[in-house]
Amino acid sequence: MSLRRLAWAWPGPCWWPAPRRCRGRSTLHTAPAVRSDSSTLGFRRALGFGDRIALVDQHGSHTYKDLYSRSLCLSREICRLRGCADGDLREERVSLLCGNDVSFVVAQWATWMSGGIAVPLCRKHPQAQLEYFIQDSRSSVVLAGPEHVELLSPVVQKLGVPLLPLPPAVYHGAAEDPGEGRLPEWDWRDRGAMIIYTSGTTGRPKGVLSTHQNIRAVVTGLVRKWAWTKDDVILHVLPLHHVHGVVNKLLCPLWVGATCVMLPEFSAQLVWEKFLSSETPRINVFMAVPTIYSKLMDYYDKHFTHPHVQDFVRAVCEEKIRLMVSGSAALPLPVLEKWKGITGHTLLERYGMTEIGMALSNPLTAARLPGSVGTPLPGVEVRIVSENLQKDGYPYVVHAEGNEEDTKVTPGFEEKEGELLVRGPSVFREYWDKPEETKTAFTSDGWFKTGDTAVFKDGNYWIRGRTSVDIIKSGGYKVSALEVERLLLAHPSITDVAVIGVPDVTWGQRVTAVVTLQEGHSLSHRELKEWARGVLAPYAVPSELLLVEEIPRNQMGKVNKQDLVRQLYPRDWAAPKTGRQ
Ligand code: MLC
Ligand code: AMP
Repeated sequence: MSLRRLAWAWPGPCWWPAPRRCRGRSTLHTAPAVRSDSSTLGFRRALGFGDRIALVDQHGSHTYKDLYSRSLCLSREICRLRGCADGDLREERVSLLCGNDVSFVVAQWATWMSGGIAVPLCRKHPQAQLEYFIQDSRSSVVLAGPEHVELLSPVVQKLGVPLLPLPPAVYHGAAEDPGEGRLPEWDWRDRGAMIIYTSGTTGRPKGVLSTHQNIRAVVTGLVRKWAWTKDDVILHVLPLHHVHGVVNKLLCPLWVGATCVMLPEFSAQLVWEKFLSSETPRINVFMAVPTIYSKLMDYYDKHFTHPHVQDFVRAVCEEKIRLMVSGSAALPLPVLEKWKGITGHTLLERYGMTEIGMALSNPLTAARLPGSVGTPLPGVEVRIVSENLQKDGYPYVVHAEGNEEDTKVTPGFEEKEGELLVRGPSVFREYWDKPEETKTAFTSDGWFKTGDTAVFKDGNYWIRGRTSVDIIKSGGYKVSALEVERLLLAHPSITDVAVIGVPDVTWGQRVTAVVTLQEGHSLSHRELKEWARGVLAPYAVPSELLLVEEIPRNQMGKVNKQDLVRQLYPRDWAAPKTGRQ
């Protein structure tokens, strides 16, 4: 389908930059004379970084000035499309489907400059899921890179939402002077900035709404803890619809004026090439999920077999790279140890969640304790608690409570596991449009319940796993077993299904479907995968299918999934899961 045919939502015949309209009297550095308050936003800081390289992608190099002026032009276009004369969308949601390149930053900043909330989408999601996210967030406009317009057009036409295809100027536009463009003076702090969809133990995925203040708290905490500077160069390989890719790997470097080298997607070969290349800008920071480190080591084992090459790899990594971080899922000890052998780096493990940003981190310079996730980041308060069985009025018992400075353990509760609670400025504002779910996600005294089991031991926090077996972490993605079951039950041959997370050396857990079929029907794994790709993201498509006569259920109709994994996969169950227990 041509762009022309899709331009039904096009705001007008002329596209920017319209040189005469955009060109004003003042210079880019002085034009938006905005109040510099304590909640200064990333894109406002860009003005101070001017001609520094912000981003390198497959389209070329982009300065901070480029990003700023392209974003400002696009924000005007969004406002024009929405008929918003005062330039304030007042938290209207703007869905974004962009490649991993400059267009994502421009679309996100443009949304923020217009006072909108960005809802990043993922190109690997099937249309039905994209439709759900756009509809649930009640997005009033969808911004899409040209390569995604075809995928989205039936969805937006069905929903009646205007689609604004991103023009070439987003990728290549020269830094136009934004002219008279003054950004509105509203108070940004409590404004919604981003909605990221996340799976829970009940219902469909929920939109986690974070404010500018929340994001700023995460970014400034990480910038301080990991000593980000403008001379850093990070290699970006993660998806842009989750906090790890958006906040840690993109907004942090942009906050300090550093450079982000962005690959269109993860490729083990390209990552090694970038690590080992002497081209500038030279990568000195890397962050990924454990699965990516496993895949990088598989590549290393296959291709770097000669001892001289191995020595070279280690020497370059030790000399040139200052920080390598792992997060989003438990880092298995064998991965940590092997990576240290290959690169000389002890991966810095940290812990976070969409709802809270980043909460716990190992230290940058002091010794890192393998298997632990360190201590609270700046501004973050945590508690480890269990239910109060005494019923003396207080809903829970505190085992340990800490912040960046210190953790206090309740006598008698030393090294006792419990649920991790988090409080602080990085904790999200609400589940979008779900006041009940928002309420129940917090304790009565305002702490967010993470659903993760943790313990405080040897001066550090350790994550022991999820409280619920129905949340699977695979490749760093959160997958709701119940959501996968719900969708698989729509398959014409399936009568019953239990989805389980089986411990897996590469993926952390692999999504496995235990299934009973209609009498006389057959179903191969290949057939199931093909069918499931139409309704599930690739990482949620079961990587294994197990046909059984009956799924064991208790009197309440519940499946004991831990027992099921133990029975069906005794070897995987017995293997050390993270090496940290
Ligand atoms: C993909 N495949 C999987 C799979 N994902 N198989 C089993 N389990 C999975 N989880 C299969 C596909 O079906 C396909 O198979 C093949 O692998 C290639 O698919 P792909 O999509 O191209 O995979 P790849 O690019 O290799 O993906 C691997 C990955 C990706 C590790 C790069 O999973 C990834 O980017 N993960 C990061 C997720 C992330 O950012 N999480 C952060 C959440 S925020 P076939 O048969 O079709 O070839 C958060 C908070 C915090 O958690 O603390 O950070
Ligand atoms: P998400 O909801 O996709 O943001 O995923 C957040 C979840 O990832 C957390 O609740 C944890 O279960 C898990 N997680 C993140 N970092 C770690 C880590 N370092 N170790 C163990 N689990 C982690």
